[in-house]
Amino acid sequence: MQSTDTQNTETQSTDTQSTEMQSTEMQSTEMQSTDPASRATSAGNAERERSPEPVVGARLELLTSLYERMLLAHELDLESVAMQRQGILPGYAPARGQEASQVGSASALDRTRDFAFPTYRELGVAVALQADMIGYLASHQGAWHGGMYDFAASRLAPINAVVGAPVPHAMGWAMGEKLAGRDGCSIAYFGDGASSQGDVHEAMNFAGVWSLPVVFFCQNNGWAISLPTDKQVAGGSVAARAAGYGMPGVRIDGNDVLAVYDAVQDALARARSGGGATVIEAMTYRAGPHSTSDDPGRYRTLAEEQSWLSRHPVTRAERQLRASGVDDDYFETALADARAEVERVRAGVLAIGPRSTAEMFDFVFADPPATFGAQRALAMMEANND
Ligand SMILES: Cc1ncc(C[n+]2csc(CCOP(=O)(O)OP(=O)(O)O)c2C)c(N)n1
Ligand SMILES: [Mg+2]
Repeated sequence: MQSTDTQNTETQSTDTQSTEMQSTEMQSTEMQSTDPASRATSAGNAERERSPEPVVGARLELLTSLYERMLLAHELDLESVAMQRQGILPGYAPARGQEASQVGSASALDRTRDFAFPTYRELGVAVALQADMIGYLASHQGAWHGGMYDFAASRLAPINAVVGAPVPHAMGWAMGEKLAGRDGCSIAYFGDGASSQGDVHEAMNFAGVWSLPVVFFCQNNGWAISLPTDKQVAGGSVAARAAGYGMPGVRIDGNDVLAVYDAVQDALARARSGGGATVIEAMTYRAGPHSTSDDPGRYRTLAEEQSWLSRHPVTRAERQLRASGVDDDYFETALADARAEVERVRAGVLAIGPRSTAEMFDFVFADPPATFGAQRALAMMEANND
């Protein structure tokens, strides 16, 4: 792990793999607080003071590609909010502030064999997995539940708005891989709020008992709608819970894209070699509202939000690239490319037409029962009469 500000949760475990995992962590005094306001201020100040660590060679190439994905995710996220305000998307859950956690984690996956299970706030994951972003936004556009991208090809399960539900899904998929004797790993996305759901406990316990190849990736963004983390997470640490499931837990700086990438790569390597599951708690910040229907001004201060701007993962990666010798021309081209892609996606979203009524029935049963056929026929007749 490269980052200087990851934090050891002091998770205790009895197995050797978890000891090994913990020894790769770096200690930090940052981000101790679970209170978003004080965490934001101290983290923001520390980030301003730190000079970015230059990178070279393959590491620079990696950071460049992660930066381009983060930039696209950032620009597309802003555009998605704009499209909601313009009445093109009925609703959207912004991912601003979480670009490094999302892009870093998904980019570490092997798209030939791994699989990601997202929540409703994972646009950066979809970008990193190269999902069709028009199909991804079709879900937010209200055209189709879960999105119209190719789930199998992109290795990204449908968007899931049930809090905590992607976690047992990822665990079950990992169980399937193990039973089939394959070496794919899954990653479960969930938030700090979701970590208190029963589903998450059951999935982690099951994965611990069966030593399943799954990465439990919690984005601790400080908030579960209007509830701060300390009202959601007793004990203050999601990573620390891993000890109770017999697996390693690490808390990392979720705004440092290389640190996120490294932590997920480590966890995948362990899982692939039979070492089982890992809990990763990526400390980040939900810079925008919970969703486009939310007004965060009712429960947090503008000062808190602004103190996080200096820590923004995209500008942070830009600073690191500049410190590594990357010049203005590169950044201008990268932004122009991202904006051109955003325009392409926007045009595609605008062109999404109504779906056929038949599709509502097409993907429900492999062998539809007779009554189902009658319902389908009735719905089709009514649709044709519209
Ligand atoms: C099972 C369930 N309970 C409640 C909700 C309503 N809800 C939607 S998002 C959310 C907060 C989730 O917070 P967190 O897990 O921290 O994720 P974040 O929104 O911060 O990404 C809640 C309570 C839901 N969608 N599903
Ligand atoms: Mg949250």
